[in-house]
Amino acid sequence: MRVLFTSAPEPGCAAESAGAWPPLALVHLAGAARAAGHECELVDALSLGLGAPDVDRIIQASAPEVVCVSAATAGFPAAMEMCRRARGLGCTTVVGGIHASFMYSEFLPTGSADFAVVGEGEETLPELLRCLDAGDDPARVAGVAFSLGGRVVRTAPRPRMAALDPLPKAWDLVDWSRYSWVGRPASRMGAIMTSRGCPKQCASCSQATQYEGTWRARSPECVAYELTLLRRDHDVDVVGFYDHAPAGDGARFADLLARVTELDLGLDVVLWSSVHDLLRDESVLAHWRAAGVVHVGLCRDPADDRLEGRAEERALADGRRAVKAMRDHGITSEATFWLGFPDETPQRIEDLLLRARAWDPDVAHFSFVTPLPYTPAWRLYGSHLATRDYRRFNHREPVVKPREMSLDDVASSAARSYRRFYAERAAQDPVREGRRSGPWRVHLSAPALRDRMLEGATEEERRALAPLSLVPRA
Ligand code: B12
Ligand code: SF4
Repeated sequence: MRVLFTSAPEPGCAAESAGAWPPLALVHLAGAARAAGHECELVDALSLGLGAPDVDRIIQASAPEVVCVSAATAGFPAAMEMCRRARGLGCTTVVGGIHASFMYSEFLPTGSADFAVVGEGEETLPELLRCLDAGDDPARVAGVAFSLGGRVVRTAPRPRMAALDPLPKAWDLVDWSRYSWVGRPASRMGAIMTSRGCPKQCASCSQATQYEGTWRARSPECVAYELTLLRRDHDVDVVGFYDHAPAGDGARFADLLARVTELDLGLDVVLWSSVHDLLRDESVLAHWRAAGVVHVGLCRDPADDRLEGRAEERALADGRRAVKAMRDHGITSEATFWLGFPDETPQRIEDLLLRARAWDPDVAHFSFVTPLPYTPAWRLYGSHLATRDYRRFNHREPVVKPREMSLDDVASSAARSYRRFYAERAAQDPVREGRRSGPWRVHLSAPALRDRMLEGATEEERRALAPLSLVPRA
């Protein structure tokens, strides 16, 4: 079958500020479909900044029989719009990803999409495509949901894949000129998934629902080989590890780092890690750096910003130590500090800023608690939601209404926290302090946030921020 794969465009999403990151889910899915004999095309609407009408034109030009759309919750309304249009053009539509996996009974009855793939797609999608091609009954394909005669059919659950090593990737379908990491201008960014899941199950994290605390890893040999191919065949010089917990197993990660170091590929690595894994490896962080790790995003559960007493002190001391250890090894760090809880107050937001200063990461985000409907956080904060417009479930717009603050006040407070954190940072001597200018100034160039951030800025703050390209130059 002719299959077109696309990400859902979402105006104002991270792509605007974090740069264009390669669409690894589509690369995996197209790889699997192509290995099963289908003809595949890949359009990363999210990174290309394409809207649904643009994708319409592409569909009309290439006339696929099936259109597959990937989206997280914030991109889901756009995904539905794309599916509606694709169906109007006579295509069968398949939607997948975490939101589709849990919310199919909400959107399938609207008739926008034909099929939702529940869970991992690499095995389910080729089976579904084969079934559609043969005109068989999709009820026999495990791991899908669809509407039939006004009711939603959910087929048998598909077990998580036992082997993650042999998955084919369709990197040749990607327009490489698009992908560059903001921390390295003119770089070519690739991506890899070295493990799936995370042993922790934080209440606000969708992966905890998706993988239920399971963690599966690929073999270090296979990961090293794939990195070699990205470097050799695609000229990639920065690679994002898209895992939730790549360092989840210390011995395996040490083995992986040793192999990558020995290969000396000249690849910079950007990854996510928990403070726990970082501190476990504190004495061997030089090995992380030697293997190319240049930047680490630290996972912070929003609940960490409601810890009290000894637990709070310990979390703060650990976070601070992890950031310092990375800085000592020339690795930049990024951490999110959460606000917009139902019990939010101006004082708590002030305390949050103090916490961010104490952690002292190179990049700090002040993001809004966002209870996704399929996470435990939904039960905790769902009754305080001001909207169910999923486009706003992007952590950058407040959706929970605090009892004592308006949504607008919370949004302004977040912008003010950004401004104060970065104005203060800019006034320091980054070289003396050992801080990197890193990728964070680019992160903050997202226009909506920047404008709000500059509202009410003093002249001194504006002057401090100007060299960091936060202030639009005249
Ligand atoms: C890379 C990335 C990005 C890139 C996307 C680049 C791109 N062009 O696709 C950028 C930086 C642009 C980005 C943006 C955003 N992201 Co993001 N991102 C990720 C990240 C790190 C990796 C995603 C990935 O490719 N994984 C690897 C693939 C192989 O796994 P997968 O996506 O789970 O896909 C599998 C299945 O889900 C399924 N599947 C997925 N899609 C489809 C589609 C079909 C048709 C089928 C059959 C199956 C299927 O099959 C795949 C293979 O098994 C994840 C965290 C993570 N580790 O997954 C966060 C994550 C997906 N992002 C998240 C968020 C919040 C956002 C933003 C809202 C951030 C913001 N403030 O703007 C935006 C929203 C963008 C949007 N419109 O959806 C959250 C999503 C929360 C949620 N459940 O909604 C995540 C989970 C991070 C987190 N833990 O909070 N993101
Ligand atoms: S927030 Fe981070 S540590 Fe917690 S479950 Fe999600 S990926 Fe794991």
